[in-house]
Amino acid sequence: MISGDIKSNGCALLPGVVTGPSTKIMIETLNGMLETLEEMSRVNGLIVRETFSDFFNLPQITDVVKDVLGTDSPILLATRGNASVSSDPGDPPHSNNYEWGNIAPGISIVTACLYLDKIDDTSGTFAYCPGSHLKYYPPYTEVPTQADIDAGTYEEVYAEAGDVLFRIPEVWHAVRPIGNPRRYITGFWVNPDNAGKFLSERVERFLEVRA
Ligand SMILES: O=C(O)CCC(=O)C(=O)O
Repeated sequence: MISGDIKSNGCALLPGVVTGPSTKIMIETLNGMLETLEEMSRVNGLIVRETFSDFFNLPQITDVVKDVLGTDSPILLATRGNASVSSDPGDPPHSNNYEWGNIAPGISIVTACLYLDKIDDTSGTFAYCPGSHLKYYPPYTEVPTQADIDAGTYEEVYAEAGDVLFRIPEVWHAVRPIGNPRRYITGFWVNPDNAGKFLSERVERFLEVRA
């Protein structure tokens, strides 16, 4: 099961989740949404969630999320649409540590990124350092420095439109330079029973608004 790889490596690709015609429709939808917004690179999470609810509810996705987080009731806390449509330098190696410099309780977040374009050397491959997310949890007591992150050994991920990349946010990662359109939507799930201090506050606010 792919969830074992996600837990130990911090990343794994599930190929062919959405088929060609559906990715075309999703691209058109995402493009239409982007045209109505000033900010070209981000789409309001709520709109994405409503528009792409079929994707975020797919059992192929949610079963993996539940297994990785060890809960039957994960919360889809945020969604995002990204569209780099022209050349972009990408992102240097970094980690997304939602405890802001503090050790996290363990794996409590997983993201699923659905690529709507082919991801290859001409269009921003995603690179990550397998296992690096584990350095943000006990028994470690201090999070890695940027120098540690820069010294990591990175593996490239190549993907087709319709593939889904699951990721633990703390894993060290980078985006290589982008040349062609590189569009994707992302869901961000959290285990409400295992969220750290900062995420617990976000979860509480989310549940209040939803109530
Ligand atoms: O665009 C991507 O594939 C990853 C973006 C990224 O680096 C991040 O969300 O921190």
